[in-house]
Amino acid sequence: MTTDPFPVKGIDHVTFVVGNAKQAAHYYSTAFGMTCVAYRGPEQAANEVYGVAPEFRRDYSEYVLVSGGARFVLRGAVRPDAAEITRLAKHGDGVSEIALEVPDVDEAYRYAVEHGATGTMEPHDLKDEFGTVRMAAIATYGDTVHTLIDRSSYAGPFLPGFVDREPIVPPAAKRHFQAIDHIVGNVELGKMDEWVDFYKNVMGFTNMAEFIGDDIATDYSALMSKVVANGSRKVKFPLNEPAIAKKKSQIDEYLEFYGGPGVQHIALATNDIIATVDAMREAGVEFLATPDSYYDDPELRARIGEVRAPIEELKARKILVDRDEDGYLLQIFTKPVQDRPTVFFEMIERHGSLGFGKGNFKALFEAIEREQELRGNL
Ligand code: TYF
Ligand code: FE
Repeated sequence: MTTDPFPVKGIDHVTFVVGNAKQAAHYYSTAFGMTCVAYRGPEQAANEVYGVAPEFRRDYSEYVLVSGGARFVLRGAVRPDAAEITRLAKHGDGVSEIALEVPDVDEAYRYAVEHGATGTMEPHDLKDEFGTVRMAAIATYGDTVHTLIDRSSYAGPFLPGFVDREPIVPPAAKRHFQAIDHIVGNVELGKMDEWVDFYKNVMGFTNMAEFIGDDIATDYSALMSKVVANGSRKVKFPLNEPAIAKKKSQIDEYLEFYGGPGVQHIALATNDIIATVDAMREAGVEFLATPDSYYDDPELRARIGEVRAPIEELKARKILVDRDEDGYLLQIFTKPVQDRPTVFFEMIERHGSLGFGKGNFKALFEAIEREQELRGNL
């Protein structure tokens, strides 16, 4: 057995830079059923914290929301000269950081930089009364970074400087999702393999079998995709690039409106997609709709066989089904969750399948393109 060159415990958190973190925290609480657990803002700027620049602490309001093991940080600027304002003006609301929990920050950072990564933050300690966090960061596609975090010596609510925060609304009776299943990045035309190599060389990730190659790309998807995963397969990052096709690629639409490469979608793992979708729809979340013909297709029916709910239940909610040699999965996609046609979410319930819904790509991409056309971007 070879040892993992880049051990990763999992995704620590995902940071969204948004125009109004206070309202975003409300949305993710009411619509995604997440629970606000921590906060850091100008109110905490005077607290005793070591390793976090005071200006940084004065300039932002940050809300930490959780759902099971999934943790989102929503960051909004409170001052017109805050550094992240430039980023917000360019990208709109989006993901600035995918933080990975690692057992040894210094070693991970050293390995990454030695293998070609650009360091954006040297390893350093952050401290407050709850202990110490070790942190570093490297650049990935676009203006996105991977922060490397060791929180094994820290007992506070999130990171130094953050304080406990009451939930914004009473927590949902049932959690809508438990964990982050995968995070997808969109990169520029011809760059997918470079980024696959980045994850292989810099972070010791490996290619997973699942991919969208030329064959699918030219037929209906106008995108190509490959998946990289860390040694334990806990962290999975599909990467998309636009493909030349008859119509404008959905990836080109993203790149145009996001102003470059970035996170396209975050898949959230649920163990009851039916209840989750009902609750989220009830709260106003919009999902992509596949036509009824999808469920009535005899080929699909034969391929998926028996799943845990009657097909009629899935059809009523537009939940997609895919099966492979390991099992099956149920999935559904939200429409973009901000004004720009950029970031969206996927809800996924896995029953053995380790894939990404390859059998659904055609129906899914047609649904995405219908929306793209309505926006005048096809
Ligand atoms: O993560 C995936 O690969 C699936 C399928 O623009 C997918 O969720 C791929 C590309 C895309 C939307 C969904
Ligand atoms: Fe996905």
